[in-house]
Amino acid sequence: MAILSGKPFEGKKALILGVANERSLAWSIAQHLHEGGAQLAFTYLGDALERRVRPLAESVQAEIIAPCNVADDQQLDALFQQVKDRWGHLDYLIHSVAFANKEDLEGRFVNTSREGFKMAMDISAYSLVATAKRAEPLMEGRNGSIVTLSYYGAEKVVPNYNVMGVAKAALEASVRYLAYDLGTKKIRVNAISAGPVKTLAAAGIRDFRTMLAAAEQKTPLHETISAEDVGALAAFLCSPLGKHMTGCTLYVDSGAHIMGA
Ligand code: IMJ
Repeated sequence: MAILSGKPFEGKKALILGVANERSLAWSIAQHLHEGGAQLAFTYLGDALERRVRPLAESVQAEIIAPCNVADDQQLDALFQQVKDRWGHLDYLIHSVAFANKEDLEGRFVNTSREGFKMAMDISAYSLVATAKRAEPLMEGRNGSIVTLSYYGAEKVVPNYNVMGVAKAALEASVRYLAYDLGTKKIRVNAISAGPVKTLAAAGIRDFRTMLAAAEQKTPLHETISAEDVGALAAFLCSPLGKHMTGCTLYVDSGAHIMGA
């Protein structure tokens, strides 16, 4: 962190949703915030992920490690109550959560079921609204920042991304409406649209390696991105350098999104 030197996040509190393992984009964001002096809280979904998340969280002296299924209002209420009891306020909310049924991430989008559509929208888009609402009273007046993760399939057709593309479009629109509502509370809301990275969310995706190779061939920079790049941008967005940026979707994709053919 050359420009963000020193401890820009000293005394700041960050809640991070969506760390699955050490390759997660959310984990890189956590490390950047930790390096800058922030105190961290993490959530996990289920026992399997708890075993992954707990050691990572402990390695950065996390003050809260709590279960949270974002589809469950009661679990969300309990999580934010815990943050309030422990910290009294919050500066940063990192939302790096998405889910669609595996069978909806291959084949034809037209075959998406009502249930599959609802599920993808609920977990991948509405969860930002649900967490922002609960974060708002804790973040009010602190120049805080909410950061979520998106992907280019929100704007243009990426084969197999299907219902996730629709959910990410809803997520990016939600970022704008939330930025408007929360702006009066001095809370900024932005999305990072990241190029493909081999994380758990990409595991088992058909032809993912081909996609990474294509990104290397076709992007202006001829390089795939890393989780580290996402962590750096999130740190920028949380820092005073991003003070007047809100409602944006920012690309970290080696320039992929500017290409026509
Ligand atoms: C996911 C599917 C299809 C194409 C894809 C991806 N490309 C990229 C991803 C090109 C980069 C990864 N991505 C950006 C995602 O948002 C992934 C979300 C996701 C992944 C899974 C896999 C396992 C599962 N459900 C999922 N739900 C969402 O069961």
